[in-house]
Amino acid sequence: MSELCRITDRETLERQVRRIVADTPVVDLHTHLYDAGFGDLMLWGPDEMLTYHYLISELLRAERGRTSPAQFYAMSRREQADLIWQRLFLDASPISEACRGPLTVFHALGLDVSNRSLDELRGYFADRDPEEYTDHVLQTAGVTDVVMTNDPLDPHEVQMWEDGVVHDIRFHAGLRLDAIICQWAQSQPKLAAQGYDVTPDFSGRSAEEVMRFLRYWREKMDPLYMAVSLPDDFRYPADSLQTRIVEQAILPLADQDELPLALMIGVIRAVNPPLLLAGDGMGISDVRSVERMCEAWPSVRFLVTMLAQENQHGLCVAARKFPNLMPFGCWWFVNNPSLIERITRMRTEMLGLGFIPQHSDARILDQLIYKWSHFREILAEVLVDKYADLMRTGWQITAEEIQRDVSGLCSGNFWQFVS
Ligand code: FIX
Ligand code: ZN
Repeated sequence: MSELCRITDRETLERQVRRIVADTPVVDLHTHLYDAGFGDLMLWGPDEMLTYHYLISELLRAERGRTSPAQFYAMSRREQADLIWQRLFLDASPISEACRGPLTVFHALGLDVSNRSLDELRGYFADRDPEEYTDHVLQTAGVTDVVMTNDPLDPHEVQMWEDGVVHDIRFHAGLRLDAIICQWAQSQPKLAAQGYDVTPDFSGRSAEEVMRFLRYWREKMDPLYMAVSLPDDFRYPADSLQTRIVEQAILPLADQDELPLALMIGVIRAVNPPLLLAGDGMGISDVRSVERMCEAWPSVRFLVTMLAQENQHGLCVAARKFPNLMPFGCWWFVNNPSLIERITRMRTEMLGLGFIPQHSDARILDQLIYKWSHFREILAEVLVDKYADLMRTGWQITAEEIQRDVSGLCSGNFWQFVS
């Protein structure tokens, strides 16, 4: 190693790590975004950002009954955004992570938030071309590729795929399985109506027919993986309908067709039903079930994220035992700076560089800017400390090695795992 490349002091280390982490392109492996080719499914702009479901639950909490969920949802998008701006940004300082997000976006776009005028901010977005704006956002966020969430039983989306939607190649499909695995009672008649021989109790030819259905959609969407959000009480093995569907159709398909499976575990849907999307909660899940699946299906690749802080350590331990298990992201209720830092530190300590530290879960295009810039700050802090620890042992590090490591975390680990 040449003398010149070596980093020998903390100041240079900090500068180099911050620069590299800020500049390294990322692949966002789980979002709910759609590109402009999907028309009205693509969400962007200030009113969408301000009515993100994370902010809706904060608003309804701040309202304390002044506005009911039903009244809120009956308002126009613009009225909802106005109310959220008033209550969460003007009536109190917007220090929550969900409030900070849009402000980071406005600032990064060069807008002045100091006079607190939402209408002025709206002016910047009026008449923008969605495709040109997509380029701008991806470039500002340093994101090269995103993975969408594509539900083969959503009629609106299905129609677009069937019509041969022409879409942005930077947006990859993720074949979503929640309707099949978690809402079989509603999905079974839909599949039967499409000519698939499936039964309410998942008997007979149901498993092979579900595989046939998913293969059809794999062909159409060319997804990078299949994905499902599972509840906290998901168990494997188990005699539940949910587990039977996973065991008899999903895992064999993942195995035979070499399609990775992303498991997002720990959501309890509709804890407070009138809040709709903002009403989901979480519970502590069972890491042993993940381990048993990894053991029973060694050639299936599992991308796994868990919602409870309490499950993060167990998931790291499981990943140490099973190379076919890739922990990813700080999901939803753990996507907050204090928890991201703790989780990322722990993952580096237990897994070195062998994990995927973050995904955005963005639903609105502009969110890519804040979700990634907030994360990059934390990743840089953690890595500076870890490289500084190495330097204290006499190990010498170079900028090229830091770049190699950060590229792995930001994109390489994902591409390697799914390809
Ligand atoms: O299941 C999921 O993919 C979750 O991420 C969503 O359901 C959730 O609403 C969300 O947006 C979390 O960030
Ligand atoms: Zn999601």
